[in-house]
Amino acid sequence: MQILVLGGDGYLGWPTALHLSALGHEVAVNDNFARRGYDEEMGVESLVPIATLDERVATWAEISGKEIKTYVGDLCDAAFVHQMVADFRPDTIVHFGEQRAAPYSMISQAHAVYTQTNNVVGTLNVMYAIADIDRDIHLVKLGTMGEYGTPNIDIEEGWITIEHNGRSDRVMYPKRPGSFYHLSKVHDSHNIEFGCRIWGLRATDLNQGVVYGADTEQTKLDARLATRFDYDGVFGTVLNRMVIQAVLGHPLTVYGNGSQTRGLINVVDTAECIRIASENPAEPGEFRVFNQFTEQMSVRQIAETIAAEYPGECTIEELDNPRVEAENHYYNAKHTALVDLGLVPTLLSTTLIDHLFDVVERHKDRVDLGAVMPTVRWSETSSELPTARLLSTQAGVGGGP
Ligand code: NAD
Ligand code: USQ
Repeated sequence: MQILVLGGDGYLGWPTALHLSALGHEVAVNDNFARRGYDEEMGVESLVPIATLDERVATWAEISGKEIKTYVGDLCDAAFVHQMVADFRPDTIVHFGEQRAAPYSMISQAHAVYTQTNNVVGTLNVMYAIADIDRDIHLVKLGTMGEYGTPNIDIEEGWITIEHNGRSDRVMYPKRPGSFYHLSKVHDSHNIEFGCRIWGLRATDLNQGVVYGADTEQTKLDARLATRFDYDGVFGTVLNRMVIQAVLGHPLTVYGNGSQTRGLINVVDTAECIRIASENPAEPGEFRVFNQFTEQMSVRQIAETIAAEYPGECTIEELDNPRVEAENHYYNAKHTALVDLGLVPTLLSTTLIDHLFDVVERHKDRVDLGAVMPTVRWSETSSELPTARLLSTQAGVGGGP
């Protein structure tokens, strides 16, 4: 298949592009390097050093003999998106290319506006390009489990049948997201479902849980193929952060009492889920939703698992929760559709955690301890990032390079 990966320079987009290319698909990647710009804006870097996109692609060609074409540009530029889709003529577009950190979207009004504009406009441009150029192109879109929030009923895969006053209908599952970032994904889902109805687009919305992990089979082949690994209080996600905190001797930062529960998935399975969704496309006009995670754990369980596995001393600290989120809640989310299509889950294991400790150990000198604690508070309309960081950077909101 011809597969175009949007956001292909990111944590998940890059290993997914490699996985699809290794399996023999013709792959192209798009990115505008906004993520590298946020690093400059925040004054932090990926724990694992990352090569430029050009170096990555050249290394892959050297190692595998396979070409990955690159399209550098902004998805918010409609003319660019049209030209890219017309030029590459993909069978599938995998869309990772959004601002993805909930805390980043909650820093200030400007960050919320940037996040929603970037994500919603970019996705609309992709939808219009597909509708104009070839409606048979399958859109595989990264959504998030956080679209649902934590309702007091079971979470279905995207759709639910409800009965009301003696009548019944199948409707999109009600959403109660927990940040302006998560809300941007809800807006995307509604726009894409509408595109399926009016233009007959075929789309798969992958409501993914929190991803952890540092490598895939391909990224391990050469240091220049490594993907990024974030630990800071804005972009670092919970399990990756806690592994780093353990190695640094920093208390594991549980927000609130840690009862809040999330779906988790390893980066290896992310890439495999994308393959499965791409090779088994939605029908024309179908808006299909899969919940993409393999196990659910509370934040406290994650912390306790890592603390128990770490060979040295490791403490857990309950911080005042910087977010406004339910801590004690019911959580039971379905996630069978991808398994039914062949996903064999990679569950969190001792081997996986030990491997992460090794990765962190190799790069721990690159960690800026001042970036570890959370600084963005949901209840405020504006949060201060550490002053040194703001002064040390010229980049603005959405910090393009
Ligand atoms: P990431 O920030 O590392 O990668 C996203 C990439 O998209 C970056 O390289 C960025 O430069 C690019 N991008 C952003 N805006 C763009 C634009 N306007 N034009 C072109 N490129 C643009 O994030 P990630 O962790 O790889 O996440 C990828 C996707 O998966 C996101 O949509 C995210 O919401 C979703 N997701 C991530 C996780 C997770 O835990 N990392 C969990 C669930 C869902
Ligand atoms: N948390 C802690 N301690 C930390 C970091 C986080 O207790 O040091 C808690 C948070 O309060 C939250 C949970 O862990 O309850 C998850 O936080 P996170 O930062 O790991 O994940 P989140 O903000 O939800 O966002 C990440 C990705 C996002 C993706 C989402 C999937 O950045 O792109 O959409 O995971 S989900 O959580 O299913 O919505």
